[in-house]
Amino acid sequence: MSLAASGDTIAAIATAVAAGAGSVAIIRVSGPQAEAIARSLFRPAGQQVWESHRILYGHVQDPSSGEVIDEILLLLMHAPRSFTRETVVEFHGHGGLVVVQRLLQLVLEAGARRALPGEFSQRAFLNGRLDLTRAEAISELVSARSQRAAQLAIAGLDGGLQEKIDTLRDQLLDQLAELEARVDFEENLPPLNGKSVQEVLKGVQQELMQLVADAERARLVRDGARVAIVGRPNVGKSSLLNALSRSERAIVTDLPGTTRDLLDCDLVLQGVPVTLLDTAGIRQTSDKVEQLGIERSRAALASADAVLLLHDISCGWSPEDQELLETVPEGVPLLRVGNKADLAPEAESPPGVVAISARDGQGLERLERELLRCCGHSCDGVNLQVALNQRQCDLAKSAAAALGRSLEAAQQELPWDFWTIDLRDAIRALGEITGAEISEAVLDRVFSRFCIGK
Ligand SMILES: Nc1nc2c(ncn2[C@@H]2O[C@H](COP(=O)(O)OP(=O)(O)OP(=O)(O)O)[C@@H](O)[C@H]2O)c(=O)[nH]1
Ligand SMILES: [Mg+2]
Repeated sequence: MSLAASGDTIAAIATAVAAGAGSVAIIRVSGPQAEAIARSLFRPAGQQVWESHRILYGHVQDPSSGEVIDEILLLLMHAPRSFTRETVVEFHGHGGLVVVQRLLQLVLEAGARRALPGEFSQRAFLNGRLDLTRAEAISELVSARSQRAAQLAIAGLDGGLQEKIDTLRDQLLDQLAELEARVDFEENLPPLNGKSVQEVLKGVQQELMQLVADAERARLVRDGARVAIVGRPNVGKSSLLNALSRSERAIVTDLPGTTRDLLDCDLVLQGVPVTLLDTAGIRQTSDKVEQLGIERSRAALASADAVLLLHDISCGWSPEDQELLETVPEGVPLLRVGNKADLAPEAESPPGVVAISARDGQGLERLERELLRCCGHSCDGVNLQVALNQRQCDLAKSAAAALGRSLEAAQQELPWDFWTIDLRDAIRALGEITGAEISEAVLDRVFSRFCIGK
């Protein structure tokens, strides 16, 4: 994709596509050929006039055979009053898999090209319709896995983030202008107060660090966590997965070695999207299939964001449980849980162990809370006004670090041009957040993470 290539016409299915699902499907076409393509395929019923921003009713016909493909509503939006600011046509046809694919094929044969992921949004951005942080917020809204993640994305849509970063960047640009003027024309200008420059840089640096800290707190809500339930056979891992997901997703039997493969299940716990992994019970075994399953359990244990180590509290903590505990990699958040508390109501749970019963539900609420806490979730609320995503957060961090270097040059009383080198880096990083200063390649990478049709 290139900045200059918006001369062609792109098309994509903008709605989710699946056989038997979705009663309506929308194909979106954007570019100079959009209207001509629509006119070549669409036959309005009766005496309707082709007009911008008006819904037409009619049929799509294959121009080569005259065959009617679908009965649709068509929406024409002349440039610049559209999402991309180009002429856009939307075909609202029937859902499912077959008809909509055929319709897209006809649109492509009529002269459009398949849109890349995020290409509509990229055009909207390039044509000044949408700023970069808002475009990213829309993409995050679409992929939000919980209500709270959606709220964060909506907060990004109101433009608070764009304004905030723009303001910080403007402050730095003002200082850069002062410094650069002194580098070239020191003698003709009033003396510059180095201390007040440093104050501004420090202030901006602090605000950036606050944004980074907020983003880290919001990350769990946005990205969720993968939690592996591991333990010896028969301790009740699959029963726990079923209890937490309120389903019968996993097979449960009283035979040790029931689960052979990894099983995942998506839930939302207090607004946080969590993927639970049920694993094969870990033990010594000569069964080939079980061994392979156990290898997968160990891999899950090593790669999860958090580990829930389950043991049978009615049997007590065994040397095998201890051995397993020791295989949990350092730094991975770990929650120890004792199951089957219903069988041993008197049993003392060791310190730091949450006692539950997957069978009767006892202790599960506490388990959910402890699990989130162990993943780093704080319930004291996240600053919903502005939460940087990973890309933005990395850039904010590097801007803050560059300001730190600039401040060091200032403290060492180096000449002005030494201050400006890192200051310019900080400004560039902030410009990359807002899109004010961004290379084509980076832009392509940002938009390629969007979904097709967006
Ligand atoms: N009394 C009681 N029995 C439980 C509880 N949780 C699970 N069980 C029983 O323990 C047995 C094993 O449960 P599973 O959930 O299959 O255990 P698992 O850890 O997944 O076992 P593997 O897949 O073989 O590793 C079943 O008979 C369950 O009904 C509990 O909280 N209380
Ligand atoms: Mg199991």
